[in-house]
Amino acid sequence: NIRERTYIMVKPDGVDRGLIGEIAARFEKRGFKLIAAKLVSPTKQHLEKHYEDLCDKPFFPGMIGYMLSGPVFAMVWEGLDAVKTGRVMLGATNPLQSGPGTIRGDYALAVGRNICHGSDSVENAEKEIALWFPEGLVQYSRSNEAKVYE
Ligand code: DAT
Ligand code: MG
Repeated sequence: NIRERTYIMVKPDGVDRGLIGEIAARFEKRGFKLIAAKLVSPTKQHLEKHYEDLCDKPFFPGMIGYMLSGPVFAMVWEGLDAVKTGRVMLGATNPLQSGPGTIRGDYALAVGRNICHGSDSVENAEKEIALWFPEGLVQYSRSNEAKVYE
């Protein structure tokens, strides 16, 4: 599906380390279409909702604290198999297991400082996009579509 959408977020450590452009550039150069983006300081309640599936994990309080340590850069990217491809581009959750060439494999070392988030299923992507962009997305057409897709 070339209209599939995924929610990609540069976490506070990625923002602080100056990696917003680097991370966005990888999706942009790959051919994905940016349809929403903003720098935002989410509330604790908002982050707990985003990570609600993990609320019973021992690392949950520390992870929420880290996510509250600074602003995040929220993005929605659209394109062919965006969810699965986005996860491949991010690399494994634990950066030590992320291959070189992936974002985490190139820029991170610790699981609790893995610099970026990407939706793990189409269903979760839809939920995350609704949570982070209740105002809606940006509609426009690109002139390069016929160069990116057959
Ligand atoms: P992912 O971000 O790859 O989807 P996840 O949804 O399982 O991974 O976990 C969300 C975040 O929680 C992850 O990016 C970093 C943090 N996390 C996961 N496992 C952890 C662990 N064992 N110790 C510390 N933080 C962890
Ligand atoms: Mg996840």
